[in-house]
Amino acid sequence: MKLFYSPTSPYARKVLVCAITRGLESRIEKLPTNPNASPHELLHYNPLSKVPCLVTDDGLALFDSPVICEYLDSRGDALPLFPAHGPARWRALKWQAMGDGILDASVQRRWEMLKPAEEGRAAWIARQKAAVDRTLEALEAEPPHRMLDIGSITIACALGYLDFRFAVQPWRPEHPKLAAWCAAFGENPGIALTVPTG
Ligand SMILES: N[C@@H](CCC(=O)N[C@@H](CS)C(=O)NCC(=O)O)C(=O)O
Repeated sequence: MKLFYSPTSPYARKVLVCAITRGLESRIEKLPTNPNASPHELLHYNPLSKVPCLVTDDGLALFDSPVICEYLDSRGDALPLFPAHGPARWRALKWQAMGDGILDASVQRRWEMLKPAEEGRAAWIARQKAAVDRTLEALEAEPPHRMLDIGSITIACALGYLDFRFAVQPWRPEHPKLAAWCAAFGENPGIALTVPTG
């Protein structure tokens, strides 16, 4: 398998955590890619020019991260990260949506904050921040469980992205229960080995 990824992409981190957790990492060739430069190799497989993008051994190109993570879950023999049915499945998928939602709002907010200030943009940035703040509040009221599944993995990657890109606005002081969960969950090898740096 080949993975177009960027070392700083939190969505690519989700995929790597799933690959490590399922013992598949050594079967994946990692191709560092800048999606914003729209390189031909990436566009050939993903017309959306986004990472992560996984190319299977059969040559099938898969995106986005929920799809790739579910594909990895169908490979190998490790415990599943996508519970098959029942409340466990819906809880995991809901947490995945919350984590992806924090990421979508935060990644976009970061890009907007890098541009020159403009009327209208401030309100949009504030709206994204409010969405993240409310979701953090909901997670503080009911932190994820300690089990590894796609939901808890995505929340951990989302919190890791806030640490990485928004360190000047620390989330921990106002969310002590979530902070404790994050510290304990961060001991999982897949999470510990993929902390973004640089
Ligand atoms: N929903 C997608 C989001 C992927 C995404 O936005 N990746 C960013 C890198 S963090 C990207 O490729 N951005 C390039 C672009 O949007 O043109 C996923 O879960 O994989």
